[in-house]
Amino acid sequence: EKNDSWVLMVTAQTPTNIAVIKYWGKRDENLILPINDSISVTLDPAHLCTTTTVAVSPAFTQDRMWLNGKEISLSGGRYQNCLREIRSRANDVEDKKKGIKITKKGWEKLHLHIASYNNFPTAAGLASSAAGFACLVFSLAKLMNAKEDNGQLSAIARQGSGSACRSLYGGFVKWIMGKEENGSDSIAAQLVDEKHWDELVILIAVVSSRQKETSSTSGMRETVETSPLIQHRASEVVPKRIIQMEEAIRNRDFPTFTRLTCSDSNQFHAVCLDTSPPIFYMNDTSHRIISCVEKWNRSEGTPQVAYTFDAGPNAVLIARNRKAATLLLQRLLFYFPPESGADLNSYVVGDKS
Ligand code: 2P0
Repeated sequence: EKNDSWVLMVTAQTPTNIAVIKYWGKRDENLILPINDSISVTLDPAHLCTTTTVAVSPAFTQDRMWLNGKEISLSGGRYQNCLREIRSRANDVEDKKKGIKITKKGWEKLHLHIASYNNFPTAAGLASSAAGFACLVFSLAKLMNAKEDNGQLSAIARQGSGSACRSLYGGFVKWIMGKEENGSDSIAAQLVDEKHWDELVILIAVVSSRQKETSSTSGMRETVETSPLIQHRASEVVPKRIIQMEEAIRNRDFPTFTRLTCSDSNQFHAVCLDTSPPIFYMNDTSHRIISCVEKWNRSEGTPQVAYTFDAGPNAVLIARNRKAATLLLQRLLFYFPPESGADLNSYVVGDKS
């Protein structure tokens, strides 16, 4: 007797990550292979994360996905690449209690339902694809009993969104650009775990919750095609910074960490400006936050806070410790009072852990 009424499910949670040495530019658009290494810090899952439930049942007639409760299309190449890669790594799965057995071969005929939620507003311009694809790949790997380690899974998540590969690990993570044409060595590796530098406090100042005008994917394509500076950045500047940043992180050297993080954010925005037509991600408020932090760091004699901005105007501020984070918040609230109609409207405070 055929039993079609069963459903097998797995739920996983994945935090987003913030790059301190930025990924910007691809050498292969389809496989998502970058032109330089990057380094990021993974946030505490309590603050900015994606929760994904993946389910399989013989009753499902097609692959379907819901994002924040709304059905989205899985027809895009990035979803298809991730699903194909994971399916090809499926193994036998047996649940004796439920009387379910799926063979390696059986996965080819079964369909999936995927439900994903972000615990932060998707429209806030905060990296959501990073946590999303990492969580999708991780939960599917668990459901299908794939034996791959997180490094190998990161190479699959990478094909969903480049920055997603770095969210497979906590702590500080390096995305190694790799040399192979097939992308097999373009994977993430953990530099240090979340306990290594747990004094750091990460604060996100939401400058604007409007959707960004230029997507990262098209923005970096235009930069690679038109910016004379990007080649210099990728081949000369970033390789040196990666070495220095790894050392700064291992030594918990906050002054060096801050210098590198701020310089790399500024250079990323400089290559955006060097793109034709120019891409503006930061606004006046972002610039005022930079000035405020730079001034404070100089007046203290030693850096208290590092800033970094991604493909949008929101500031990610990394304070050296809890005391510096408290003082930073006081300063921000003084210079950008939320009640006054200033365009800095809310804060998300996240502990790195
Ligand atoms: C980063 N960003 O390293 C950089 C810094 C934005 C600025 O990775 O085309 O969404 O999906 O690979 O990963 C954003 O780009 O782009 C990003 P795709 P992704 O975090």
